[in-house]
Amino acid sequence: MIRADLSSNLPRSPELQAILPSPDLRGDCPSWPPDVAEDYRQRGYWQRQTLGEWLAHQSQCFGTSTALVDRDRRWSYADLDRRVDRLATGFQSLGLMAGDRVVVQLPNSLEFFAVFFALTRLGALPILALPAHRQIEIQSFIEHAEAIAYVLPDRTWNFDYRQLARTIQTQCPSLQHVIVVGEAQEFCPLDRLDGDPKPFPDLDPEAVAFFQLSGGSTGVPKLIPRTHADYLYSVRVSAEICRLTPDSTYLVALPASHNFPLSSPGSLGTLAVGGKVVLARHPNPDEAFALIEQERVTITALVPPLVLAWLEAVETRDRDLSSLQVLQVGGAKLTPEVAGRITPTLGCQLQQVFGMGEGLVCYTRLDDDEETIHTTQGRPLSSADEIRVVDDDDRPVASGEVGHLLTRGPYTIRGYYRAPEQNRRDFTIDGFYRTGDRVCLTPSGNLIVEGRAKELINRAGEKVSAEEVESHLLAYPDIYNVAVVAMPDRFLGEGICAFLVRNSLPDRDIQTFDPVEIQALKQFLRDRGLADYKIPDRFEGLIALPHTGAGKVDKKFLRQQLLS
Ligand code: AMP
Ligand code: DBH
Repeated sequence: MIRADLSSNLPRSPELQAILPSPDLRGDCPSWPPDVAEDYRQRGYWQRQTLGEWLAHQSQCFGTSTALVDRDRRWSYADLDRRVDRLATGFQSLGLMAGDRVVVQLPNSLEFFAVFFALTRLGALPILALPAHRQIEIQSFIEHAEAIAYVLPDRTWNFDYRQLARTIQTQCPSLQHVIVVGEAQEFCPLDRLDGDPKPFPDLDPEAVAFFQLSGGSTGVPKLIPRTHADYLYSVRVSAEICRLTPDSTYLVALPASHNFPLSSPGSLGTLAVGGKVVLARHPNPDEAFALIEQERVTITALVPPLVLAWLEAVETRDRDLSSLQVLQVGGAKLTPEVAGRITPTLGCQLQQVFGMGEGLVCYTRLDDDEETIHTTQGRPLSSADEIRVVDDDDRPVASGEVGHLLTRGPYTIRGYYRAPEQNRRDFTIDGFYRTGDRVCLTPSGNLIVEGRAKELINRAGEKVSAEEVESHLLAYPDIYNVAVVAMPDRFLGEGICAFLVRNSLPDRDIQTFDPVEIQALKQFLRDRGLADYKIPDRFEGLIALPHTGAGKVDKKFLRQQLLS
């Protein structure tokens, strides 16, 4: 694996090189081999523009057009660019520098975009956490990346993030700045970060710009290093495939930091063409339908469980959804039956999107035939995306057979950040990423996702590591052994089922957990700081876990039990 020489991750200007970035980033991000990188440059995939320069350019082109709508607040492209400059100056005055890692955990809001662009303009590296993350996740990102700052909201109706920040602060010595959007209490308010912009560092577009997060098949967080150039390439082509124009209005219904609504084509794809981005705090039909009606939304993206909720809600809500032209669905497999209900019920076109934070994004095209759109997950966005479908020994399967999907290309990473061991497992010697997905390739070149080889549960599009949940359950006082598996769920796609072996035999049916016990188990996991979406939906008791001939826990057998 070729490692990025960090000199290529450094800004060009000599006087800034001295302070940028902290030396411990050196060699932590495997990169593309030089000849491959040169080829991507020659073909124009990678352009010499950073995210910050790109935003400034968009502001010059579309200055007074509305860029972002957040409830009753509207920012034009020029407003956004100005705020980003001033905020970047504010971050600088705190001492933040290029190369510094910063965990950003913000809801769908203007501030998310201001912070994201301000940090990348400075060359500081945002780690894009989700609002659902809690202590376990945030702490592990900070520790893994030695992040020095954490940007968070004050509170939502049922959760005080400042309390979380207090706990994190006591646990993470690297953390120097806690920056709060809203009522900051003892922390630094984001509003105070402001100043007349001075020149910012001259950054290399091929340097890492920020980190996406991977579902991760183990408890260890995997940080996905995305460069300015590779990300902007995927955004530009995505906007083209989805035929976005300055008249497009994109509704961010999913969490704004997730790769799908950020880049496929998402908010950035919309900003790439001068369109308008509307932010929903919540993807529920009440809020989303109202925004579609008010702002004349033309395109949005959902995960399959939300599609079901929207389809069911249409009947009972009196909202005008006629502006909606395209509904993108991805993150988890959409069944052909549900796919077939979308156009008749919502009156818009369906586009299936199969993507991953690591890179590769596939789309059904808007002019594909109905069969392709309903039954496949589309084809790669770029002709430079290389796809291999292989057996367990990495040999290509016969055409049309199901196999493991491997991929590499101009916007697919060559390795995670600071994860040499995982990189050896998850990438081939020649740089293909092992997606963990089992797919088949149709004669027309579209992919059908058939399942997953990695032990991840895809719960409503959120990827949950069975191993991580197991490790927390094992810490519960009365639990002797545990196996966590995916269970079919009509609404979630996959739910989480925990099979538990107790230390002591209960004086009643061994298989059942009563509601009090279940509450106690769930609360235990929450108290340990686990995100809510990782908490099992079902608990089953066993006398012992079943084993395969090879002595491994027989999860296939357990999954079958849930079907009978
Ligand atoms: P993440 O780790 O959150 O980036 O999730 C990426 C994974 O989500 C992929 O590797 C797939 O397993 C799954 N995924 C994304 N889109 C789809 C889709 N349209 N159909 C089936 N699985 C999907
Ligand atoms: O699930 C995903 O991660 C995903 C789905 C659709 C993604 O990252 C994307 C499109 O870009």
